[in-house]
Amino acid sequence: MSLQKAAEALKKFVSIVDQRGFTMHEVLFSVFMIVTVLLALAGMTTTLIHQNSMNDFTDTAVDLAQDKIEELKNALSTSATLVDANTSNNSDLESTSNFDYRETNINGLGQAGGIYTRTWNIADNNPKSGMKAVAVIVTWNDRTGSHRVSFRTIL
Ligand SMILES: [Ca+2]
Repeated sequence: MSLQKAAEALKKFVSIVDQRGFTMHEVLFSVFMIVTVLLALAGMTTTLIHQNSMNDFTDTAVDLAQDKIEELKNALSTSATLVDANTSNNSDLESTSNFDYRETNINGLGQAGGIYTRTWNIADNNPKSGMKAVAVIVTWNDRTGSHRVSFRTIL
C-alpha cells in the first residue's frame, strides 16, 4: 500500500467516525467514568493530606521530647531542673496528671503559643541509688483526637 493510499484510507476512516459521532450512552458512560476516577483521586488526596499533617505533628512532638531529654542530660546533677519535685509519681513516670514538671501550650520550638504539652517526671535513686529515671511525655490534641509520644532515659 502506497503512502498516498494509506492517507486516503485514513481520511475515509476519520470521515466515517466524524459522521457517526458518539451516542448519548457513550458520552454519559465516559462522563461517569471520569467523575468516578476524579472522586477517587480526591478522596485519596484528602487522606494523604491528613496523614501528612499527622506525621508533622508527631515529628514535632518527638523533637520536643528529645530536646527536653538532651537538656536534662546536659544539666548538672545538682541542677534545679533535675530535682524530683513530686515523689508521689515515682511509681508511674508516664503519668501526665501527676507530674513533676509541665509546659503547656508550647509550639515546636518549646515557646508559648502552640498545641503541645510537655511533661517530664523524675524519680531519684531509680533504678539504683544515685541514678535518676526520667520520662518525657508530649501530648497534643488535633481534630483526629488526643495523641502522645513518650521517651524514657536514665541519668
Ligand atoms: Ca517524681
